[in-house]
Amino acid sequence: MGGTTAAEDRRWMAMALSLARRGLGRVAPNPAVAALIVQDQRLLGRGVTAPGGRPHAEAQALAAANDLAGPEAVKGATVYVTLEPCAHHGLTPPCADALVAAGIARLVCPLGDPDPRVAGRGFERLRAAGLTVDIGVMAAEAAAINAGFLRRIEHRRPHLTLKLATTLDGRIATASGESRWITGPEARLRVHGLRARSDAILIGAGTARADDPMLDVRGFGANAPQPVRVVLDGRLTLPADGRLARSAGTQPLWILHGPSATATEDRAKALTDSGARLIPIPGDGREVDPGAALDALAGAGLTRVLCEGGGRLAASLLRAGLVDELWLFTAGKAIGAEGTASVGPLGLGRLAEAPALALDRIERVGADTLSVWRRS
Ligand code: AOF
Ligand code: ZN
Repeated sequence: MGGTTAAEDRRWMAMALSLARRGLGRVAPNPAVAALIVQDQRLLGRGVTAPGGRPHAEAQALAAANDLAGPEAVKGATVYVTLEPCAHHGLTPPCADALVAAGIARLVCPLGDPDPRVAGRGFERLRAAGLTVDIGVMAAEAAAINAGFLRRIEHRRPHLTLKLATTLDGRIATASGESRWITGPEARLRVHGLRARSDAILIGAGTARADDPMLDVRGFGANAPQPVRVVLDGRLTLPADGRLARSAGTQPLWILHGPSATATEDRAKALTDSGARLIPIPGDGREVDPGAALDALAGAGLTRVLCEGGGRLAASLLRAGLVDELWLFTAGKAIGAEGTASVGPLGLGRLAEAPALALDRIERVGADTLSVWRRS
């Protein structure tokens, strides 16, 4: 006690953050949180928010430490938690109270929980009980992991990542519609990892009809979380005999449609019967407003949405300023102007109106590159 250095705090917090990352894609609408109980630089127990969002990380870390070392050993320990411990009685009792009751002496935490039921009360409760509370260690990293949860609480929107896998000249298909595969197997595996950390995959109805995709997570074992598949389908044109609808009984399929959906009652019934959830999005145009669609997804509890095309949907998300993060895979091939553009018409008047993102990083992925861009 007392002798912990800033470097040691960072090392434990880095470990907690990589543990927290494992919860992504499994815990919505809750954040993926991790907690470590550490005594004299020894790890006594660890926990991560359970699939479905509960039990919370701290409760599991305390239980693990009690099992391993017993309640006496936990007294006076430090807890590293990747988000402010909760102070509210939800379906589980407040984590702050559990930490106090266990005799924890110190909390190290990167950032506060903006959920109005918490919002500083967790820290307050711990300080009032005499714990040392150190806030701010690795705050940027923790905010990145919690981006979906934070965006939903603070803006009532999910965090939206747009993925594009294009040729050197920004094309996603040949004139005849061939698109498999533009990027290599390494890039495709990265996309499946990204899917696994997302609550939902979003595509437009045109892409659903053209590609007949499955949008599941492959290559990550049987326990990989399977995201909700969401199709933005203004006029409700998705065929009931496609792969998405046929698999709706085992992996959720949500179809967001507009007020002018022209589907026959038969098709709507066939889609519902397949297990798909039809969600009407209010609006007046022929197309579903992408902002209203994202509002509905946040309202349904989603925090991390990955959009995988096509070009028209990418254009409308970019134009509306809804893209928080762009993952751009580029392959070393050219298709030419007759191919399909990765971003459809934007209808820009002037260059100054061009949607713009800031470069975060560039990586080599097999024979392709990945550049990650963020809202600036
Ligand atoms: C924690 N540790 O591991 C998580 C927390 O619906 P409930 O009762 O589970 O509460 C959900 C809220 O709890 C959520 O909005 C967020 O503020 C917090 N999540 N808190 O102490 C955790 N996942
Ligand atoms: Zn809690």
